[in-house]
Amino acid sequence: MTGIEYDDFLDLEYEPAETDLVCAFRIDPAADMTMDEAASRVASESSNGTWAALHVDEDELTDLGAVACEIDGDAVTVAYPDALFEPGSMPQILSCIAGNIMGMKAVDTIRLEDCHWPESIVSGFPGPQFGPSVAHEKLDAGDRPVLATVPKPKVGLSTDAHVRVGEEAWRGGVDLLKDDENLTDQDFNPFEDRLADSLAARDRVEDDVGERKDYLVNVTGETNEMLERVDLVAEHGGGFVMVDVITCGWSAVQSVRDRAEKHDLAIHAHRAMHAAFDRLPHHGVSMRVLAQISRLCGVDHIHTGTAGLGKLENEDTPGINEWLTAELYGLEPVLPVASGGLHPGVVDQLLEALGTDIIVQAGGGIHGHPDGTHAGAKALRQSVEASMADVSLEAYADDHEELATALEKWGAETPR
Ligand code: RUB
Ligand code: MG
Repeated sequence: MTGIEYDDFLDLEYEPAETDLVCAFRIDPAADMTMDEAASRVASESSNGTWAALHVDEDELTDLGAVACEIDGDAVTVAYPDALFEPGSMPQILSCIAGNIMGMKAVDTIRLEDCHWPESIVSGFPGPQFGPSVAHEKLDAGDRPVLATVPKPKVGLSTDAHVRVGEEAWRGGVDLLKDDENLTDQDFNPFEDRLADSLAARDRVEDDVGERKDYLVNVTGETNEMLERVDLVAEHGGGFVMVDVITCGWSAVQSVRDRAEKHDLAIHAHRAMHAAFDRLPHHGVSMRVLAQISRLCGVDHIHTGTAGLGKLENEDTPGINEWLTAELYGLEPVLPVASGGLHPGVVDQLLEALGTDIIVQAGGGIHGHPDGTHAGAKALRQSVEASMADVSLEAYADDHEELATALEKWGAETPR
């Protein structure tokens, strides 16, 4: 017989094996707990332990205990044996490393900050199909950032109005029209009508301007419904789908990834609701980890913030983007999306902070242009041209009137 107790899961001498999933937590122990006790309980509850001491016949047990192996201030490292995890199941992994422990009384707060994923786990996931290659495989963006826009108001526009706004933006110079996160299949703008009419408009614009354009149509919904929508996108000749990955859940994202591959569709991941997990600095799951999960599950693009230049709270956008594009056992990289309060006047700073292998997405920063959507799209494209040529936005605006008007309106302000 062997005993398993809460306190057995701490071993500060343990060196994680190459095959371990190693997680970095930040922990604030409950008032009546030492850090050692709290860390050991976290490792226990997230692997094979529980509150009561257990007595199990060794012959009938695979030892799947995690080890709290490093404590440095409030930073706690826990190593998990890879045999604890079901290959290719993100829900199962998260039920371990971000499950019951998030609510344990033994900790006042706990945040999963980072994961080091071993090859044995990574190889169970497909990763992206396209990633940054969409810029030349599906679009004609070349070396510049891919440009996208989301019509505003985000919901309420009729199908005709939505398509008209999209067409003007494409003609003005953006590559991708994107639905907003809460526009799916409502009476005022039904999914299939919007899909068909937008892609017909896309074809017209492509013929006229000689650049490939595409549409990130929001297929978010109940999983089976969502898969039908993915099929519809393929039937109508679209190249991309958009999914609200957090609200849909990772299991559904995995299903969409599978179906998207059958149709060669790229997946644009919107992260609405991420802040419920990652906004509090001491509790939850960091955006870095949510982005890692997204890459494993196989989205091609994901929103990672604006390096502080937009309207929303940000974590470490450059660090997250670096992870998304770094080597990971041959998995394709993800193309990061900067979005939320962007406009032409901050594009130079944005590219300076994040480089040019990104999608620059602007809604209000295009449709709020004093001369309308077409001029707003031109202004965004001009700001990218200026930044890529290392010319100041002000100088470029001398003979680019749309950019000049945008700079007059917004300057280089960071909206709130
Ligand atoms: C942006 C927008 C997106 C946000 C999401 O509109 O609609 O939903 O970017 O935020 P606008 P994030 O350009 O008018 O601000 O990208 O941080 O997830
Ligand atoms: Mg939005």
